Amino acid sequence: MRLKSTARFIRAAQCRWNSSISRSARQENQFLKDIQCRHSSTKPSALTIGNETYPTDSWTNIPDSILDALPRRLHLQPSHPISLTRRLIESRFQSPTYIHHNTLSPIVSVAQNFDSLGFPLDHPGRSRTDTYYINAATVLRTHTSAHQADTFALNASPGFLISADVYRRDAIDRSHYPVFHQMEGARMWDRRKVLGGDIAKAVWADLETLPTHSMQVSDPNPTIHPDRNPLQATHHTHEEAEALAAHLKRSIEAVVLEIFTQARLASLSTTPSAKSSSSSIATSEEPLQIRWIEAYFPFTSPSWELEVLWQGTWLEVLGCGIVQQTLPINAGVPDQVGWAFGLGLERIAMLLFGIPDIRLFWSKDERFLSQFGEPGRSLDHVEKRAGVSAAGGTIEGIRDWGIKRFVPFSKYPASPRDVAFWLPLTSSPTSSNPNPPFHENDVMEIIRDIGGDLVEDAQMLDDFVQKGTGRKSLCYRIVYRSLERTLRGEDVSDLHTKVGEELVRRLGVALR
Ligand code: FA5
Ligand code: MG
Repeated sequence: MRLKSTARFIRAAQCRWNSSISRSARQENQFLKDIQCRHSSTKPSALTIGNETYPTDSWTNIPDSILDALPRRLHLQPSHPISLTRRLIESRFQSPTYIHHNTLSPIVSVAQNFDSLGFPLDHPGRSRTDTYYINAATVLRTHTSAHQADTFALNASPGFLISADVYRRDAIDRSHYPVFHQMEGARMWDRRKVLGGDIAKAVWADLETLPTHSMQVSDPNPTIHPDRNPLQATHHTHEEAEALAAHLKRSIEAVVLEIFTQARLASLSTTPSAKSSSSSIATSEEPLQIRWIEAYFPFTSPSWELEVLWQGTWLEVLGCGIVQQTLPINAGVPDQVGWAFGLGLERIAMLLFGIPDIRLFWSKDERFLSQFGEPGRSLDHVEKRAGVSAAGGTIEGIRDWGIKRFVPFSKYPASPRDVAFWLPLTSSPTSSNPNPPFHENDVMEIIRDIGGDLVEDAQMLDDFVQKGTGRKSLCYRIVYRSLERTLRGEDVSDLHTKVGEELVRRLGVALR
């Protein structure tokens, strides 16, 4: 069955299963009424998504709440903070060196998302508890790296940026959401094309053209560590890896400094109520602190993550590294070597705009959406008037993006509720039954599925094993809070009861 409306991008073939999460305040009441009848239907035999119909199978695990997010594409909505953040970063990686891809389909093959990147078959990221499967061969991309191999094969430019919505079954809190947006960046050099075939020399020469900065960066580890962060010795010399790493880090540092400079500028031209919000680094008088730490990805080596000090804790904003040479080789461009990164746009937008809760990005409330304007004014007047140095450092060529800090419209009360249950005593999954016995992400998904964006946080409070029976008990605290209104106690209780019922129905637990 195919629905006529393409705006409703996705529909189940026969019926919908699981829940439909409504995200605007107006729809919340209807949503509370509807929850009674949504959880009884069976899985359809096919899913129609856009113009394509996909057969479902025992791997299919996508709830309607996720299907509803597919057409939103926040990174393309003109004045949305995710889109503004994307454009700000894009301005530092420009054509003709970098081509920007912003409309690649979120539906990719398991081969694109995992195999092409060298994920081992037993990698936890492949499991149904972590990834949304349309069917055994097809997933919602879990990262923008899913498009690396195809974009290398296109070979249309030395570099590229890919911005897109990505999907992960994940924990619930203020900086994690099952749909978020990433930006992938890569820059390659062709051994046959650089002068004298000297990649290191060519990369260092290109690095000279990047903006310099005076920001403090902690980077205590050597570029290469034989065990923790190895050189791809058959493909790169030590000098090449050093040059590529330096170019990668300088390129990213320039972007990070630009972002924090914009955040500072926004705070200077902002109202006292926005300033008093504690959620933004922009209000801090401290110099910006960032650090490089060693990391591991199957598709880069050596690899790093960049962390930013935010509200007293180190927040990871991106992963990156030197591209595993198997990727360009398999893509038919074996002479190209280079670097790649993948960053979380929400994490950066939260810092940039002072947005305290990741759910706000999905709000359709005008009090949220109307706050973010069009970029493009000249920076000169702001810089002269304020006399700022850029976020603890200086950088060339900054312009004013007209970034405005988010002014919280209200903080509505939280309603915490606990649910405790016994896990069933289960056996291991078999090839005919890919469902693993129990995974915390299943609990999270049921909570999110029932509570939608009314759930601010869900955490395990305690667990214990009963002596004798060996039965395991878990207790979760769920914090319900609307971003748009005060929730009525009985509505929260209805939701919470439904969460308990669904835990019993779908996971076979026994409530305590
Ligand atoms: C990756 O996804 C790699 N593909 C990144 C990469 C690309 C490495 C290219 C090397 C080369 P990771 O799972 O760490 O890595 O996610 C990257 C970023 O996405 C994180 O640093 C974080 O900023 C953001 N992120 C991850 N999970 C979430 C989430 N649930 N909600 C919001 N942002 C998230
Ligand atoms: Mg990470």
